[in-house]
Amino acid sequence: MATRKPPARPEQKPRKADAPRRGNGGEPRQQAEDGYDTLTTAQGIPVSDNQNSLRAFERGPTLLEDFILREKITHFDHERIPERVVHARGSGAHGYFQLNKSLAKYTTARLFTETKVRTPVFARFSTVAGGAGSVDTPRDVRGFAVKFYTQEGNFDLVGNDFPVFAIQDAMKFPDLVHALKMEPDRAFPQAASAHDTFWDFVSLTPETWHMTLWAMSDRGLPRSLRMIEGFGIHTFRLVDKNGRSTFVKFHWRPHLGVQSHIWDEHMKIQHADNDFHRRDLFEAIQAGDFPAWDLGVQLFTEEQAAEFPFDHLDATKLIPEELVPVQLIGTMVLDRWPDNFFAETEQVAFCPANMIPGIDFSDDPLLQGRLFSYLDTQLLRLGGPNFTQLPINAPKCPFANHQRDGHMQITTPKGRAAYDPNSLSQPGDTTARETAAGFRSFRAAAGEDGKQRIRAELFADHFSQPRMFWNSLTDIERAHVVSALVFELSKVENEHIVVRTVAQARNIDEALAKRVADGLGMPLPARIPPAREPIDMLPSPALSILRNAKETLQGRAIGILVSEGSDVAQVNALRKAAEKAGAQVKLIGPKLHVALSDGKRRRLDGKVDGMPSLVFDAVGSVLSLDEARKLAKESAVIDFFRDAFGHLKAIAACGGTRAHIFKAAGIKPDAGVVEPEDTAGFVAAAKVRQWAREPTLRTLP
Ligand code: HDD
Repeated sequence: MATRKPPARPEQKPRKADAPRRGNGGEPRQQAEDGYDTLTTAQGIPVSDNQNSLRAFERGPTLLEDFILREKITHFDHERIPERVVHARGSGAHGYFQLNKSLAKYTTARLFTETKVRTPVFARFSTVAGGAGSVDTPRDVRGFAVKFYTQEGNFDLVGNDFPVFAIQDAMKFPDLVHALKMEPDRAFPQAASAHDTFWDFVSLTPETWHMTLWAMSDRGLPRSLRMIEGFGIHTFRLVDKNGRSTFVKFHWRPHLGVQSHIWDEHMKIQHADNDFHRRDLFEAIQAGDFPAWDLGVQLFTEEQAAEFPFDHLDATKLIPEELVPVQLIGTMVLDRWPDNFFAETEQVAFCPANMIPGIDFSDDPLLQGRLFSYLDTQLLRLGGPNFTQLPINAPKCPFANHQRDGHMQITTPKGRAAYDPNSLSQPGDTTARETAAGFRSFRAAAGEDGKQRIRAELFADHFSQPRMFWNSLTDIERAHVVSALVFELSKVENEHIVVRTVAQARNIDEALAKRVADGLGMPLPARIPPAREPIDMLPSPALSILRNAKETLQGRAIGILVSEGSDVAQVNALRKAAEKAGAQVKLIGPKLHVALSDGKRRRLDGKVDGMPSLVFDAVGSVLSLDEARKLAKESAVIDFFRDAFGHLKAIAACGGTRAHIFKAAGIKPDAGVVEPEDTAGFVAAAKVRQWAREPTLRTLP
């Protein structure tokens, strides 16, 4: 009987033979000259044929005996682990934190006192509502979790990109998440808050309003994970060597400034690129354009806190930085993409209870509940208590204890005694004893009013701070909040929920509620009086993105549309000017390969339908008249410019583009449309959105 040979291995590029590579078990493996290891089973048995299973005869059944096939399939069948119950979709990166201002006056934590030390970090950014495979750009808050591998153990700052949270007490977390996630009977919508159960919960739970308003603002639509702020949200404590405590709130400030998309753009990016934020972070790090954030602290005393018109233990409240300034103390730089997504980004386990000496929790009831939840969920998600031994989770400082055994124990502890105190340990045994320098909880005074299920009095003020946020926004930002509320409520089927939501919004601001009602075409419902009437706080200009917008092309992307015969000198001049200003420039064409005016056929970065203007901050076009005439018939090209114009982007448009494509797209050039020869004008225009254009394109509610 003729035997068929396995298909030949496809041609492979030779790989650099670097340091001896290791198998999964960490043992050095035999490497062939082409850089490949010898393929083995998980038991190390060399495999001779990875293409065909073992069959009884040429066209016969597969044999159970084929342990190689069975092992391969079994392992594959078990590849998935439960996704995170929230924050399932995320992207992470390695980096370091460098302190430049010591807080030795306030804390013993070496992380915040030793300015010469670079502390390794792993950061993970996430959306909250969607599953692991959902898109990067829904309207949502973004998780901002940082694991500091300090010399005194791991410290996790598990925050978000908004400074406030939706609920005040961990008791409400499952309710909040059940209301936000897809509805349980129909299993939609995925990764969206625009549905009945979310707004039902919001309108029945007024404490959610502050964070909800942040989510409805353009903060819910970040341009890039490199351009979000981060917040520890809760009040924490710093504890000095005498055991004295100072309250602290943590802030991350992106070097690239805070920047957001607008709604239509953010939604359309979901179609253009599901992985928009992940790709953006990956490409920046791979290009050596490392994202960086300054770490800031707001420090305040118990006495100062007593004077605040809100409760500093209430996670739905922020402390305006006009009241307590933010001091910048150090910088985090993310400079290495993980080698393996699953091993690192998926298996990383952040936990607010990972706390180091010199820092401590406050009595914030939301934080207190979190101290339980994360370890609990990780025991399920990662399959047992030894997930702390995974390289991404293990401390990078020496550690030792008497914890033993359990599923997937990877270490091999030595010695007879796995308990403390003991008198049997020998040198070299895995044993340890406590130290005076260890973690000590701050000795807070105990309350005298007894055990109760209760919220502190000021927690009942749910509207002063949403009002402050609203009053801190520019007119454009407010219009976007109104549009977002109108959009979301238009997706709610139950009218009583819409009515209740608008009625509640009157407690934030009458004009806001009126504008939302008008946008929905409904009468303004009667106000629902709140549990506690709001006060008027001073606006906090620091909360507005636009008031603090950074005019820069650093970290931004420019797309230039070219085609057959495009003037190469003009393309290069435009590219050079944008790159000099810090932008990443991509050339796009109707086909992937084109010859510009120099006759050289080159591969472009993308094709216009696969790389639409949505993924750029500003665009240009350099086309011959003939090509422009031809391209004016292509819907992808028309959409390229219609979207760029509609999303308020600067456009460097050549004569052909104006004469033919703009005409087909119905675009009337304004001050944000410049000639491609005017490279300086283009760079200046590209640094900002053309906000003046917005009212000419749509009615702002
Ligand atoms: Fe949480 C994950 C942030 C309240 C329970 N949370 C999780 C992540 C972030 C946050 C960024 C993802 C971490 C990662 O990348 O792996 N969570 C917050 C913030 C909160 C907050 C800023 C309020 C200030 N969380 C919160 C409460 C509870 C949880 C009140 C429960 C009582 N969070 C969890 C969790 C998750 C989680 C269920 C899911 C996966 C995980 O922990 O490891 O335990």
